[in-house]
Amino acid sequence: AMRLHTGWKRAWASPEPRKKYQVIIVGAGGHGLATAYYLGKNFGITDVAVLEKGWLGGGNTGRNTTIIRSNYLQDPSAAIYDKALKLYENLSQDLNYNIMFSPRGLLMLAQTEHEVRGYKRTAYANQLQGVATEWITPKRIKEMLPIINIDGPRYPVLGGLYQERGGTARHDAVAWGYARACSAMGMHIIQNCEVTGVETAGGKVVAVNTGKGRIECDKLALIAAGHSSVLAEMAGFRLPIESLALQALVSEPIKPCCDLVIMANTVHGYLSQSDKGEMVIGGGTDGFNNYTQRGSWHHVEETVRALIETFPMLSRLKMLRQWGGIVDMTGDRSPILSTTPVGNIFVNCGWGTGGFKAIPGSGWAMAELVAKGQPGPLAADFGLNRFAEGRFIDESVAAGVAH
Ligand code: FAD
Ligand code: PYC
Repeated sequence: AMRLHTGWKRAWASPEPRKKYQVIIVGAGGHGLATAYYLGKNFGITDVAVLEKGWLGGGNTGRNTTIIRSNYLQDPSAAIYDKALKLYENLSQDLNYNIMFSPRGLLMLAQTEHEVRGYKRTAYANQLQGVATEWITPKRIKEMLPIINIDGPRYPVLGGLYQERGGTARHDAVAWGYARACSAMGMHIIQNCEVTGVETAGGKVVAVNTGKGRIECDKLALIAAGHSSVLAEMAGFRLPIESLALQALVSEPIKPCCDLVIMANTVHGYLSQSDKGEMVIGGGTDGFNNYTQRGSWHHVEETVRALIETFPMLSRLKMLRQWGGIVDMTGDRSPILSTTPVGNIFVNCGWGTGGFKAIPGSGWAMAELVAKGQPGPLAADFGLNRFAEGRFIDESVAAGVAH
């Protein structure tokens, strides 16, 4: 049958860079591509280049466990994550590209009294924010998920925070869908084009230096996840970001047994079953700053060991593959969408372990920031000034991943 697969059109063009663009975006991950897309769609700005040092979607966007939810605690977070979830709900239609959005339900298990209190509080906060989540009992959890052991001797399941609209999407397809739509609008996506320097004059950005030469721009958006602080340093300012490896693994494929997405944050692990039948599993970040896209072996063992009391069937599976990505952590575990000390340079980073779910909302808000030069309502609270002013947006619990 493969011999019939000929004459496929490329989904996006691979042009050589022009001398100048109105907007340059550094980083062709989901957030960079979504920003480009909404710059074109919402503001008619299409003189845009997205520069990527590797291949598009090859950073954290193509390495995450694809969990999508909007059950955060603080109002600014609920607003941007729920905007993202609403956009995800229609993204396949909007991009005319199947991103395989699967709202199969997201469950955060409470396995200590502390977590029971915390998740009940989140459920109440979510009600006030208009985000539908609910507290559910262990009995209902067992009915929904027969493979779970709710009577674990160390960490019995005491209940859970359930978001019916939560789920997963195909991560590569999110990047590919946005890339195709940007290319169709005439934007340039330039892969294998590392930004190595940022030129400024009179306190404003003028150009970037890249592996493909010097490229001028009126505005520059740095959207490079784990390398954001490296790029900020090139532009002459610092970011309150730490870069750490976060890793994940998949098991051999098995028959369908788990049609929910589960996060077990006390024992620390999360899992879902892929369309191919693999159990997709992740844990916490490495305990030290680093730029490796691998992760350490002891983490694999700790993550699986942590989950086995609650999901004993996992002990019978073989691991198929394991990988890592470099996540960008802020102190309050909330992102940064902000102007910077340099004129016409904007930054979008700090999504840490949880930015896949935010891609459409982040792109929407970032496009407004870049187009207007100041944040709209979705981005307003996520400025860099919050660290100087002590106005933190504490999401260390909702982030759900140990750091
Ligand atoms: P990226 O996709 O990393 O894109 C940044 C791009 O910038 C990269 O492609 C990189 O090559 C490029 N770049 C860097 N430096 C330069 C340079 N100098 N010049 C040009 N290009 C450059 N989030 C969730 O919501 N749910 C999850 O289940 C989840 N699980 C995760 C599991 C793992 C193992 C990991 C690593 C992350 C997980 N995340 C999850 C987090 C999520 O993946 C990230 O927050 C999100 O993908 C960040 O997207 P991005 O577009 O900002 O970054
Ligand atoms: O933010 O939901 C999340 C998440 C799950 C796994 C890694 N991050």
